[in-house]
Amino acid sequence: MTMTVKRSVCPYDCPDACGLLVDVEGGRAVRVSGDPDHPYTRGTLCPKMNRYQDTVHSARRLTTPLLRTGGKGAGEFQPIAWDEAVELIARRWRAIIAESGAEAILPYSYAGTMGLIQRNAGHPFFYRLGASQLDRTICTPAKAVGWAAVMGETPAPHPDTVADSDLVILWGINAAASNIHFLHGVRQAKKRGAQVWLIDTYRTETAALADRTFLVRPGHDGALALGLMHLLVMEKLVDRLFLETSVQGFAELERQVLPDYPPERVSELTGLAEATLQEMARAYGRARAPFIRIGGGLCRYGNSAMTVRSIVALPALVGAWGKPGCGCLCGTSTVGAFAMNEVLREDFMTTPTRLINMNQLGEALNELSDPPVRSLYVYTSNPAAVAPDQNRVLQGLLRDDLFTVVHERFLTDTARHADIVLPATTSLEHSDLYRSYGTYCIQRAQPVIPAVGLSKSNWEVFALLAEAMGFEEPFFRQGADDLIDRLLAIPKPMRAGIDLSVLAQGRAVELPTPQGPPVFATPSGKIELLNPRQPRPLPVFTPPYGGELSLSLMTAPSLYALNSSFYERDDLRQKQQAMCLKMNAADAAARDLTDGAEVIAANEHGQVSFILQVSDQVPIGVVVAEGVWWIEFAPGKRSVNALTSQRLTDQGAGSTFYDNRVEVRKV
Ligand SMILES: Nc1nc2c(c(=O)[nH]1)N[C@H]1C(S)=C(S)[C@@H](COP(=O)(O)OP(=O)(O)OC[C@H]3O[C@@H](n4cnc5c(=O)[nH]c(N)nc54)[C@H](O)[C@@H]3O)O[C@H]1N2
Ligand SMILES: Nc1nc2c(c(=O)[nH]1)N[C@H]1C(S)=C(S)[C@@H](COP(=O)(O)OP(=O)(O)OC[C@H]3O[C@@H](n4cnc5c(=O)[nH]c(N)nc54)[C@H](O)[C@@H]3O)O[C@H]1N2
Ligand code: SF4
Ligand SMILES: [Mo]
Repeated sequence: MTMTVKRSVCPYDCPDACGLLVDVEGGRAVRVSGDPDHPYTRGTLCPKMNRYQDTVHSARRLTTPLLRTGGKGAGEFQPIAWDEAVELIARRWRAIIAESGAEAILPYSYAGTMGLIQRNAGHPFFYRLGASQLDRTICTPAKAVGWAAVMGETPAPHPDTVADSDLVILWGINAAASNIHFLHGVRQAKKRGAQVWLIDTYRTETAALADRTFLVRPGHDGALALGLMHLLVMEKLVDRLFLETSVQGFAELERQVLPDYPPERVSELTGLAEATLQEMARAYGRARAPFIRIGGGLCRYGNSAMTVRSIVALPALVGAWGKPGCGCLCGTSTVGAFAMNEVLREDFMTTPTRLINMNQLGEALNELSDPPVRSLYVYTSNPAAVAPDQNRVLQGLLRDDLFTVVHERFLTDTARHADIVLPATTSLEHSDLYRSYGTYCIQRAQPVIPAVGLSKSNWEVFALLAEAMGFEEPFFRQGADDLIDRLLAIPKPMRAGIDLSVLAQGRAVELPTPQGPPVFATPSGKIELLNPRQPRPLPVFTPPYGGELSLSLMTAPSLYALNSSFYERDDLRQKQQAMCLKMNAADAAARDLTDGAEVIAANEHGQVSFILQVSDQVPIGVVVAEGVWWIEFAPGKRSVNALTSQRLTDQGAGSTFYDNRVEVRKV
């Protein structure tokens, strides 16, 4: 059999967006490796994707549409034909719309694939249907809000510029798991003598790369940033010239805010010793080119937008903008690279419909009225596992009167609760166009193997549903490649000068990044420490939600999974060993808990069984549950999100996965 090598892109929700080389033999992917020609990821992949072919050709792949035969959630189904499945859905939806209106239908999707076409394929359909809209804020919207409050639309530095830094601060990011290619630049900086700091709540794998690891009390990084600013002023380490020319509101910050954050108070708030704070401020103030990389960890608390805003303010005090290797990176904003309105087609919505926050699915399914949610259509997401307040979500999914359709690659916890399951293609089987939130690369991918079984892409399924619902717009009759061609034909300044022939070959292309002195894209043209458009014009410390119980629960990423993706893989699950809860030895002893035993973590939302892992990675008062395990593989009947709440962040309506307390006891 002849073997061909084809290019593709990693579709997962990861800032790196790696370029892939796929060896194809007899219509099957037999090997997946990194594309050495990719300008940013340069041929290496993470442990999850090195054997992507085992996900693509997994014996667990769904290969035909399924109709529920057993009770809700029992996971019992019989195969049906596609036309039967589509007709059943259309008939049921027509009846619901006639009785309750189209807002009784709720789409639920997130980032199973990051491809712009497949990920957003449902938007035009549900706008046209008049369904309820989903506010897709499960990840880190507070980060974007916090950044914008200070920097407006200023583009982020290129991630590789970190190589020129002499002090790299990895702040609330477990980059060894979640952003491994950023570490390429960090290692280069280290080789040239840079110091690397990690600021986290426990000692993650990333600590191995760091010269110093600072463990901060969960949700208290805003106080740390303000405390460092206080000390920078005290130690006369601020750049007065830069502040005068390029910053708005330093005088107000200095007078009205910073006096409230002396080291004694900040030490109490953050748990860091006063001497440590002094040392940190001096090193930051004296660094030639300090670079801060902000991760998602500190963005999932009740105070996160304010926390990010406070951290983003730091570089302004020392003039750390516009010189090689300095600044602050929250994420690259490449959203302007394409005319996304051509994909989303909000104009298909004739009357604005209600907006339902995806973090509050439990409430939406159980409490909404006028109309209640009568049908849920889930694609590219696994809310039974990933959404907060799992007990409420499952309670909703178990409703006999809820008509649930799930379009999936695998029989996930969510798919098990469906009335109809539709089989989905993987990224190797459909066309798409990719951009990234951690690099400036864009890439086009074509199918490299035929669809497995009878699976169909999101784009194809919405075309079928549009036809069944009688939508006559020609938009719904074009192919995914037609839409990609259209997007590439519409010029955008961000894509100016790129080589389209390279893109056509399926290779990644880097968007040009701004050169020359920094231009601050804010209304004042300056960095806005004082932002009069914000409810609080100046940053201050606001406490997280916290709670009464004694242990803060960190719901952190696993090295061997991506949210609830990759749990289909026995090899990767085995690498995680078990659904563990990491706890400090002192906390374990105080509760008479032993390493390796099954324990129960509980709070006001629910209780979850874990295997206890006594670990010196974790400080007293913190417990860590890495990975979003499928309930199917959990030691008990629930996974970690039975312990998280539907509360939202201060701004951005984001999730607050890390802002929960638990108590832990023996089984
Ligand atoms: N291997 C792997 N990679 C992934 C993912 C995955 O699940 N696994 N998920 C992907 C997705 S969707 C995202 S959004 C990104 C997220 O990846 P990251 O940006 O790394 O964000 P988080 O995983 O939320 O948390 C990062 C770290 O923040 C710490 N942290 C929690 N609370 C605080 C706090 O109050 N202060 C500080 N300083 N640190 C805190 C956590 O302990 C954790 O180690 O990763 C993506 N990549
Ligand atoms: N406890 C806890 N909860 C979390 C997190 C955490 O770290 N801890 N992380 C949170 C974060 S940051 C995020 S972003 C969310 C992520 O939440 P989700 O976006 O729901 O992420 P996944 O768990 O990866 O689930 C995606 C599903 O999409 C399916 N899929 C993949 N490709 C396709 C496709 O082309 N078509 C269709 N129809 N399906 C496809 C996959 O099989 C998979 O089951 O989870 C959040 N929940
Ligand atoms: S998950 Fe991230 S690091 Fe791993 S291959 Fe995909 S893009 Fe690269
Ligand atoms: Mo995320």
